[in-house]
Amino acid sequence: MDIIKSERLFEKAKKLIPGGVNSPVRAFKSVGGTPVFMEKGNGSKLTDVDGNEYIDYIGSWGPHLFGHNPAFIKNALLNQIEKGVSFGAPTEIEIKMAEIITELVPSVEMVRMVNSGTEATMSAVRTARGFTGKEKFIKFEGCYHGHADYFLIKAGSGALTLGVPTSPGVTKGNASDTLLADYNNIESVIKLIEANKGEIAAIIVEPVAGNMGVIKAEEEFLKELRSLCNKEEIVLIFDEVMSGFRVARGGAQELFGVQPDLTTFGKIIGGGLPVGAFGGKKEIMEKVSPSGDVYQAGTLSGNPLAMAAGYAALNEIKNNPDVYNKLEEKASFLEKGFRENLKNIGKNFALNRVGSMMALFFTEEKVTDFKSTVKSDTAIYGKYFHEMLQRGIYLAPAQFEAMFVSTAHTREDLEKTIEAQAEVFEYVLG
Ligand code: KE4
Repeated sequence: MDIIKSERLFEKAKKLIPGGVNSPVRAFKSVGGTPVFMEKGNGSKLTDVDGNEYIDYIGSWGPHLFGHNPAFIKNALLNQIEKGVSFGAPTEIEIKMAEIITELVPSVEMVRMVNSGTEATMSAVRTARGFTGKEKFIKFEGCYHGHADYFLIKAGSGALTLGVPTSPGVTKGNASDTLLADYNNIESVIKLIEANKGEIAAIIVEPVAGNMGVIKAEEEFLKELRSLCNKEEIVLIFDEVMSGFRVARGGAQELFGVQPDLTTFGKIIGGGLPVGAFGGKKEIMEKVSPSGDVYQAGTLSGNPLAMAAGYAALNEIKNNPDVYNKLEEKASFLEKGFRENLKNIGKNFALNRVGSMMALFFTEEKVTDFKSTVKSDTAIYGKYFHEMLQRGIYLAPAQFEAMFVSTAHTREDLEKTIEAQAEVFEYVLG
């Protein structure tokens, strides 16, 4: 496959942009080689600048539940562009967004729009601290909540993939209020609560972890987190930036039947444009300025153009609840094909799937937390990734990420992916 233009562009990009990319994971550092520069996306396909076409399982890292450029999002954008893209004043569509989010996610009584998942999680933790008057918070090893300083303490995703468990530039002062627990291990949470009695404002968790590969929280674990937070007056925050509107219409909280106090959103709610949100109990959210004294702001928060795309996506979800059955059928077909392939090469690699989020780990141990996920053989993953790319299958360029199936993936796409994987397994593992 010829990627000469991508190679040239990457050399040029590296002179002007750190690492040649605007987000680390795109640089292919953990799998090696040159990142392919994309020219266009349509449905389940991406086409790179050299004209190579791929079946895309990144979907812009989650936003494209309906594939690239569905007509209903494109038309909503064109319509809004005619009226103007940004006013810095309140608009009706922001109310419509708040209405549809609060309707689809019952635990959310009030919501504030922001511009990224990082802004959402950062603001949610600050709000929890302002509401409780307490300063510490618990996160889980391997979970990634964006790049606010106090999250980059053994974060998952980029930081984990780049093998940098903590980031230079994060001050000791900042890190000192972040407590680390083990995912799916309630004992590790109880220990931290006992050791920091009355000082913990919040616990933030990905109810479906998508940044150390895909790992579903155990239902019991989430239920116990919920009761601990009730008892200790700790704000429970579900980071649903990735799982929100992805694993179910009401997100992971609907799947598990556990309601958090605050939820953070991103990705799908922007329909591919930069949107994040945080919301939850009215009594907590009213603390957010200007109704309350927890300061939070953003020049382009609730931007009408981004709202138009996000609202079109959520409206499509609201009017087509069978979207999730369709996604389940496609993703389970793909999983079945992958398991067949694994059986045929006699490997019992871990394969975790939650709805249309899936991850294959090159370890034969079950993957249930950070310690088990890092046992994956990232060198084999790198070979697997490139061989699949050569065959026109575009997976996450890092072991500790998720792959996403969209409604745009056809049966033919899925069959082609399964066949390609069978060939690659022979070639890489045979
Ligand atoms: P952003 O600031 O990147 O919009 O969102 C941060 C974030 C917060 N919470 C969760 C659960 C997330 O998955 C993310 C971002 N996800 C990564 C994918 N592993 C974004 C990809 C990237 O960093 O380029």
